[in-house]
Amino acid sequence: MKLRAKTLVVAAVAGTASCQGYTNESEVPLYGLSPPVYPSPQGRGSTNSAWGTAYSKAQAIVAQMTIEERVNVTRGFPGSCVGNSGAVPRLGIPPLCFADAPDGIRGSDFVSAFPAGIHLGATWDAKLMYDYGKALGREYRDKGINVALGPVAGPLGRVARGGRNWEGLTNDPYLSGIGVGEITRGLQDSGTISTVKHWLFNEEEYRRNPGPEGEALSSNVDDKTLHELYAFPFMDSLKAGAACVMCSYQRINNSYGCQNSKTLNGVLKTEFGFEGFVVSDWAAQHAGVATANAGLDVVMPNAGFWGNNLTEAVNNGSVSTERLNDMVTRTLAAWYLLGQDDGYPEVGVFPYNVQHPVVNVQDHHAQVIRQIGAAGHVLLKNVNGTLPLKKPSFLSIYGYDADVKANPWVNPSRYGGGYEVNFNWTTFNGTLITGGGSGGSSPPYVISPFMAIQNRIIADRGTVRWDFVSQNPTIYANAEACLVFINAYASESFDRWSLTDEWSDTLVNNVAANCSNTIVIVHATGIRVMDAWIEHPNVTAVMWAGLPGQESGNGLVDVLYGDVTPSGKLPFTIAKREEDYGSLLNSTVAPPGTAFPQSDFTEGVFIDYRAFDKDGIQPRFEFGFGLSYSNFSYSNLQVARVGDASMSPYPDPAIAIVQGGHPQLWDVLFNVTCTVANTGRVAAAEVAQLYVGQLYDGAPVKQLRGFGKKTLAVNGSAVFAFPLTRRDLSQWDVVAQQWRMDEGSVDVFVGASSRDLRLNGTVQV
Ligand SMILES: *[C@@H]1O[C@H](CO)[C@@H](O)[C@H](O)[C@H]1NC(C)=O
Ligand SMILES: *[C@@H]1O[C@H](CO)[C@@H](O)[C@H](O)[C@H]1NC(C)=O
Ligand SMILES: *[C@@H]1O[C@H](CO)[C@@H](O)[C@H](O)[C@H]1NC(C)=O
Ligand SMILES: *[C@@H]1O[C@H](CO)[C@@H](O)[C@H](O)[C@H]1NC(C)=O
Ligand SMILES: *[C@@H]1O[C@H](CO)[C@@H](O)[C@H](O)[C@H]1NC(C)=O
Ligand SMILES: *[C@@H]1O[C@H](CO)[C@@H](O)[C@H](O)[C@H]1NC(C)=O
Ligand SMILES: *[C@@H]1O[C@H](CO)[C@@H](O)[C@H](O)[C@H]1NC(C)=O
Ligand SMILES: *[C@@H]1O[C@H](CO)[C@@H](O)[C@H](O)[C@H]1NC(C)=O
Ligand SMILES: *[C@@H]1O[C@H](CO)[C@@H](O)[C@H](O)[C@H]1NC(C)=O
Ligand SMILES: *[C@@H]1O[C@H](CO)[C@@H](O)[C@H](O)[C@H]1NC(C)=O
Ligand SMILES: *[C@@H]1O[C@H](CO)[C@@H](O)[C@H](O)[C@H]1NC(C)=O
Ligand SMILES: CC(=O)N[C@H]1CO[C@H](CO)[C@@H](O)[C@@H]1O
Repeated sequence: MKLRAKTLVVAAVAGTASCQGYTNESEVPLYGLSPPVYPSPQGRGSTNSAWGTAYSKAQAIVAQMTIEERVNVTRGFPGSCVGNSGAVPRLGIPPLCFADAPDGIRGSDFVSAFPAGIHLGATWDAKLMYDYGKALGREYRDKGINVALGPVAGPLGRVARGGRNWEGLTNDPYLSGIGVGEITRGLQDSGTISTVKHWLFNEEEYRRNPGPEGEALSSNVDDKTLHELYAFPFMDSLKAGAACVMCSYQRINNSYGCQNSKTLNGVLKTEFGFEGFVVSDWAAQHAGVATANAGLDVVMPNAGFWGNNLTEAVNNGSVSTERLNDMVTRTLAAWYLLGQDDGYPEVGVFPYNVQHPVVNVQDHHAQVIRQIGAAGHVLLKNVNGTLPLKKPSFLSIYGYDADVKANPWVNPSRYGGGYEVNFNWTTFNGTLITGGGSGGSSPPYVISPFMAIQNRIIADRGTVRWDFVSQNPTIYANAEACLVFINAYASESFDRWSLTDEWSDTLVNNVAANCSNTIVIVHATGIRVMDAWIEHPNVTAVMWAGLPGQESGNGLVDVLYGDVTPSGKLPFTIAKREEDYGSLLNSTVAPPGTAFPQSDFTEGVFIDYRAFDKDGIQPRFEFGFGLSYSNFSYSNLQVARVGDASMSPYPDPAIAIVQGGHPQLWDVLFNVTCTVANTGRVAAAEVAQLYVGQLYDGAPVKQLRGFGKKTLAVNGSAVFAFPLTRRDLSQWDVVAQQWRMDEGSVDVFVGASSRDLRLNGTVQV
């Protein structure tokens, strides 16, 4: 694109080609313009009776509010929470408390540190995803927090080295959708408002915000990719009832995420029927009138460009009264929907450096954290049954990641005692349980791998030797196994510079050179390339241990010792070489001084396994891969047409949109079933996965569209069912601006990973 950047920004504001100097339509760049969608749709509460009741209450109270009171609700104020909306004391409306993070309440004491999103994604367990949301939501509620700032459906993980990929569950939109849908349901069943974020295309940290060099990066994405990949999981969260959506920092087709009328007014509030409110990411608002009219409802953490300016803009007609009323109605409807107007707990969030009342919300959540922790471990290599450990009496433990260490870089003033620890290998600063930045949790304690292993050794009256520092540690001839702990850190605010690190790779190789039973455990914020040692004959077992939260060591030991059979599966692809991720390895960077950096998503929907399949690249460990201590056989694939749901190409236009999109998109059309049997020697859970074949010319050769997880006794078997909805079998028709299901047959494959497909069949549309 050889356009002067200035032109693009004008284009983004003006919205049409002719307004910003293009006289010849075919010279308009493929990317770079965002179509105007105005006016902002007014929420109506028509999705269901719960929303209807909430809207009636909200409309009634908004009608009694002065313009200043209404404006007050749309903005942030300083307060004890990360975000505090304005109150209306006259009418008994309190400030709403907004708080991070998606994996635990950040910056508070007596709260739990749950596994991070990527770890939960690796469980492939919808029930655990719900349990996670339910327990986490309960902590938010019990702390009196109205709005939980999670779950994360974006970044989806376009860029392998993206700094925040670990906050979300996976880079597959279907798995992500199931996950954020279940978490949303869990959070809101506990009474807290769920905020699915970041809407939309916040796929890298590099220049996500404007700064001295110029504007923020623009993610330029075509309409088909928007629907089939990035917006797809958000639909599930909306369908589950999400009452809040957070708009993103970076620009979209050159228009800032929180003032992009196409994504907010168009896709979110019209097509997906969103009834709740849009909150800005912190300081992501870059205009006043433009954000109001594009569909932003609440600005955080302060007045931003609103406050008195919004009052003035309403008085002078730049923003309509209807728009202002809609902002407040949506926000208060969310509050009423969750029943927060009636007996919601007092805010129990306090500054860490002031003596304060104890509000302990941990409950029994350590149990579910440990369970998810174990379930999210992915066994990648296990030669000759190295694992499970068989009551070893002598273990050696190596590596900086094995234990907790104090870190001078923890900055409590910023994170209130959060786990903002730089864990990179140069610092030997301890075991990794979450990532950095606002998505990190604040553990009440951390069970390190070393602590948990030592407890087992103590119980078995064994011996343990350790060295957490040396790169070439002493090996003990009597040790039955050498456990090497390494990690891969990432944080909000920067992208990873590598998916490997030489220091850790050398450590593993040094141990393996002298220890014939070397077991490698990798705590990682996502992808960790392992080819420097994965085929070493003395590396007998390898575990991707994710980001397991406060019960880290316990969950790991449950799996290492075989109390729990590993059942996690990779929620992304691990390549043999970093270069195999191609142009999606690094974030897009622009030469220094670029005022308007651009990132064109020219790969379309081809990220991760979709790209590896297309380019014929053999990964080291494919998407969906994970070993068990048992074996499974797959049989008897059956396809059944379900009910009498319409098979017309498009959903019926006469049926009204509700939150989550056209209701017929969720109609189950087919039920694919198969039988999975445990043919091994231990009880074990299996994740069976369904992929659909190519849905249209040029579509990915396979895409995940179903999965299930069941625990099977030895010799036991179970029927797995994969309901296929209209959306699962449709593509986005950019001309009709609708999901279209083409007539014909679609292949379906069921197996144990994206490249271990055991059964196939077809569905006839
Ligand atoms: C518009 O631009 C295209 C591509 O540069 C060119 O082929 C075409 O002749 C132009 N049309 C007019 C009417 O100038
Ligand atoms: C961005 O531009 C592409 C290419 O013109 C277009 O298909 C897409 O709809 C635009 N999206 C947004 C959100 O503006
Ligand atoms: C606006 O909100 C602030 C902070 O909650 C509150 O102190 C103030 O009284 C509110 N103003 C109005 C007009 O209600
Ligand atoms: C209002 O607008 C002015 C000028 O654009 C800006 O400096 C100010 O920060 C805005 N916000 C408030 C709360 O007045
Ligand atoms: C109306 O007020 C807003 C906020 O101060 C201001 O940005 C805008 O320019 C004003 N419009 C007119 C037409 O005066
Ligand atoms: C695995 O076991 C088989 C049979 O006992 C043996 O031949 C082979 O060498 C073993 N492999 C390794 C890597 O220990
Ligand atoms: C480790 O952290 C330090 C300090 O932030 C940084 O300079 C260094 O590049 C990091 N190295 C790796 C490999 O992460
Ligand atoms: C494996 O470990 C043994 C020590 O137990 C060592 O003698 C051997 O050289 C190692 N193998 C390799 C390939 O490093
Ligand atoms: C990724 O970025 C690094 C610098 O951080 C550069 O050395 C490397 O060539 C880039 N790789 C690709 C595939 O773009
Ligand atoms: C799919 O089949 C399973 C197993 O027979 C059954 O339990 C389930 O109810 C079916 N689902 C639908 C939507 O028909
Ligand atoms: C489907 O499975 C059959 C065996 O049941 C096999 O022969 C065939 O090649 C498979 N088809 C595809 C497309 O994988
Ligand atoms: C306790 C500990 O190991 N602290 C280290 C953390 O990392 C910094 C930076 O490398 C070191 O200076 C500390 O010694």
